[in-house]
Amino acid sequence: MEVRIHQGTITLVQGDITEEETDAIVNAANSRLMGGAGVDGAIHRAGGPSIMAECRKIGGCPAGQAVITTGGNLKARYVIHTVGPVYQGGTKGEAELLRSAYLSSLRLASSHGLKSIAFPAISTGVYSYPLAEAARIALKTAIDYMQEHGDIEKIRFCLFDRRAYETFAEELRGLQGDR
Ligand code: AR6
Repeated sequence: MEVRIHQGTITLVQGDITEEETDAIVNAANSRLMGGAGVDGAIHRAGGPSIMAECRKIGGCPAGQAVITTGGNLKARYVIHTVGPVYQGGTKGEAELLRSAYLSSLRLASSHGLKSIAFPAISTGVYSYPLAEAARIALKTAIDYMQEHGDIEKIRFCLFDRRAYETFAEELRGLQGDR
């Protein structure tokens, strides 16, 4: 599914983010940047050790913020590592932290002159964020960013399974209806 926002596009695809050919792919990391399960494990496996070497030098990243490293052996030139919130019922500022994780990643892409970026569904795996709510925050943040900044031309959401893809598609249709 694809929607146009001014000169740019937001695209939903189902697949493995390590195969994306955008300028940067985003990693759903942890605050120690030490690798882990899920998309984090997949990115380090596919990208090779140069990514972890840079993560070690950087040292860490608080929830809601983002850092950038090489893409190593990936097709993407860069990996933007962001840290989403651990979902604890929704009353611990999780929504704002999730929004901030997306926004920090987009700002970092802009400041490096990047034109395209691919996101996974941050926090919706190990960190247990409810999928529909996380999808709405992700998509709203991306749409708002594209409406306010013309520099990033392509934002892709690479959803690993059918359920995540369908949920993002439903939320995107809902948000388009609001525009
Ligand atoms: N491509 C795209 N999406 C993927 C892939 C992939 N190759 N693999 C998994 N997903 P998670 P979190 C989806 O758990 O919830 C790690 O251990 C997955 O289906 O990767 O932010 C880190 O080190 C889910 O929808 O990230 C942290 O400790 C989404 O990616 C912690 O997990 C996010 O799931 C972060 O947890």
